Amino acid sequence: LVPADGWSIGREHFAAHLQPRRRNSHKGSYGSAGILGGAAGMVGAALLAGRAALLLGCGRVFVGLADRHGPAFDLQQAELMLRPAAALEAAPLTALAVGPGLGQAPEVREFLSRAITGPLPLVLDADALNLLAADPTLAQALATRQAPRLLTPHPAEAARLLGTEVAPVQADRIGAATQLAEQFGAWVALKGAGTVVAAPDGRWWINTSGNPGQAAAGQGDVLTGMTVALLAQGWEPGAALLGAVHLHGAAADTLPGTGVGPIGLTASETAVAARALFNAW
Ligand code: NPW
Ligand code: AMP
Ligand code: MG
Repeated sequence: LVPADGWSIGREHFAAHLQPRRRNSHKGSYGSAGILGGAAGMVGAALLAGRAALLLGCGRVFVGLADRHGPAFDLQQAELMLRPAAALEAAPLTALAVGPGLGQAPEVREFLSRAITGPLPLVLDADALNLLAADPTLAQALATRQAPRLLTPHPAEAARLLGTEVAPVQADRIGAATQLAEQFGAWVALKGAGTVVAAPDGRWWINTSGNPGQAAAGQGDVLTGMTVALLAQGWEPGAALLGAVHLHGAAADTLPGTGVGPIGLTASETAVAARALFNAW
């Protein structure tokens, strides 16, 4: 997929936000991201998103788990602050992502509803999108909220939101992404090889970074964590989504050839590579 000049995502879309850290800054200077997800059996999705948010420099990251019997802390990433989903609302967040491994139980629908009516810049992914597709009241609330909303569907999630099948979405990916952006007044990333990013005003871009090593579990959860990390640090919604999508693919592109991928490239490794590339940008 080779986009015409001006359609591909590049550094110019987010360069204004790539500032060196101020010498006298502190963790509060770099935002506070929340991730709401992690139902039983999918706690890993929320942890992957939380870890990715830390690796992109977020000052503090809180993870609210839908699984009542979920872990109290992340053994591999003790910096993360884990709590029950209901307690996430008390955290001092600057941006919130809802969806990675969230499940679709009735109580999580209420968490999503409150996130949508709340004031925080919001990333919706995975099961948050599935809940939205099944609930016109939630969809209406999202379309009319004031604060920024970013949606990151894969083709099946986009098809559910549009009330169609995967094949027509894939046959007109730009049309599907721009329709969702208009419908929800949202920034949308329709994921998959050649991710399409669409703006609420009808503009769109195609991402040329990334490789089929990313066709693996958890890659989308990492993208969600990266996106909310940039939003939490104060990036404009479009810059955050364009930057995260581009960096996510570009990071994965540094790994094949080093013996890591495309076969067996893990989402965790993409997140670590994204930190390295982000520090070099
Ligand atoms: P098919 O049939 O394979 O060809 P679902 P999910 C399609 C969590 N996770 N192009 C695909 O097509 C997530 O966060 C937890 C075309 C299939 O039909 C969610 O909360 C993990 N088709 C939850 O699991 C790690 C594409 O989508 C359908 C496509 C369910 O999310 C994994 C599958 O999508 C996971 O992230 C493409 N590019 N991409 C954990 N470690 O805890 C996808 N499809 O049914 O929405 O299921 O994406 O696995
Ligand atoms: P998800 O399906 O939510 O786990 O998201 C998968 C992530 O991996 C998205 O960011 C996709 O764009 C990316 N991805 C999956 N397959 C490919 C591919 N063949 N080429 C480039 N990126 C891909
Ligand atoms: Mg996903």
